[in-house]
Amino acid sequence: MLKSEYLQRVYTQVVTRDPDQREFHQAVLEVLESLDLIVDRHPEYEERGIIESFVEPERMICFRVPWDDDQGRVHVNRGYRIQFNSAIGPYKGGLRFHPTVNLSILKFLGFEQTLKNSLTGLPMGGAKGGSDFDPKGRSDAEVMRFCQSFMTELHRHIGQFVDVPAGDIGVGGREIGYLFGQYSRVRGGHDAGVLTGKGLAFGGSLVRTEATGYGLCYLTEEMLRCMRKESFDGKTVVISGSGNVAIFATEKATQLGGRVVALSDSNGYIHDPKGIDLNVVKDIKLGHRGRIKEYVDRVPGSSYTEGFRGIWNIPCDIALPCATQNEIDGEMARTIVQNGCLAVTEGANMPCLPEAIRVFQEAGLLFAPSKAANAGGVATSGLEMSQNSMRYSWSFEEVDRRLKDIMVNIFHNAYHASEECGVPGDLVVGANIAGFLKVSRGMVAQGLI
Ligand code: NDP
Ligand code: 2IT
Repeated sequence: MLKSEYLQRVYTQVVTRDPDQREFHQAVLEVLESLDLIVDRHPEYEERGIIESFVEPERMICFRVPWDDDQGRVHVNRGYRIQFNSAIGPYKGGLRFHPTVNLSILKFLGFEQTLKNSLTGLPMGGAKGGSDFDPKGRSDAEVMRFCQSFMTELHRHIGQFVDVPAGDIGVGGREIGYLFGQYSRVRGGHDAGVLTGKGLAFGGSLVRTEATGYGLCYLTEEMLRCMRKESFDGKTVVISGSGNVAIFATEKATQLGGRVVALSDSNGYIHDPKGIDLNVVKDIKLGHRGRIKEYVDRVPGSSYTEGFRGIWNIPCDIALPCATQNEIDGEMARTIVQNGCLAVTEGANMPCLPEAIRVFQEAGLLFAPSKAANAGGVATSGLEMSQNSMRYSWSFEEVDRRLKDIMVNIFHNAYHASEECGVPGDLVVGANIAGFLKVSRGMVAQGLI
């Protein structure tokens, strides 16, 4: 229950309007709980209906995506783009191709993206899109035909000054390449700024591939240093997932002196107490899109267990959930706490349920929420857009340095905002408030409410 009657009314309306959109309700409620701490100081929020506007996407696009498989059979998927908020820049956010994709998931992701992009300090609004298409088991040619059909509709809704999509679950360099090729073909030009995460040969930025995982570790390192005088050095780390974010979080955590002992996919998890051999994982996942269980055939002393969630029974000092939303519930959180964990940083979007976050915070663990912790991906997308506008590319070191600065700043801005709200160190509140204030000022100043 929210203290503010106004916020409670807004939340009730969100739920009543779309009663089935559970993930969206969850994301909105968390932000409203943070706003509850400051809403008394801002009578204009209610007077001008700012929060009602803030929780409603500016535009939702939904379209048919027909494509032929290799046997010539026609499949029809559903495509979406949720253009959530453009107060501080063009819409920006990833595309997700996964069978679970629906409006609730994309609205929660677009809402979170609005706040995350604000936290980066770069001029980007929030969006998310994707399809219920499942790329798993599909040939390159099938994925290409799907991407071409998807972009044949999407192209009319995007542009470097309008909306700039990128990757997310199921959308990596291969898919962005096919999407970009089709955009160029349909529009008759090479407009590099329309997508990010592009290949280096056609306007991509160095470090974008690594950025989310690296950024996650930079923020974690700063949080450990400032709040506990600690670091990754010598720490045991468990990371869920084994996709883009998990792989490069493993790389950076290892470079910073941590020992990553477990990774997972949606079928199960591997445990390698000596420390994961990342070259083997890259070979399996990036080399031939294999399953994580192949690791145990190649690395003696490692084990594989069926079932994705059991990974959180492995004791660790630092937990980095990097797979998908709502993977850690209250019970798993209690196990993580009992095993002596020091810090939890969210690499995936909203991987911890509200009860899990409460458990971590009440036990005194450091906790960094996704909109702050995984912002390195979209921040580097922003840097890709800058380089595209300049028709120039920075070196790996230059982009990496800027990424690190951005992540360190995000931590300090969120920490500072948590102090201002009277809850020092509560980075959930800090990130929500710091992200929100910039967007709401932009909305008011431009009369966008
Ligand atoms: P990938 O597609 O590269 O990898 C996803 C990983 O998560 C895979 O190991 C996958 O296993 C697992 N996974 C996906 N869905 C489920 C599910 N429903 N249950 C269990 N496991 C699942 O995606 P990314 O690494 O890019 O994304 C991971 C998370 O990070 C997502 O929450 C995404 O929104 C977030 N994120 C990504 C950014 C980016 O730049 N890519 C930026 C910021 C956040 P399997 O192969 O078995 O499906
Ligand atoms: O969730 C995310 O921040 C992303 N998937 C990255 C979005 C982007 O535009 O780079």
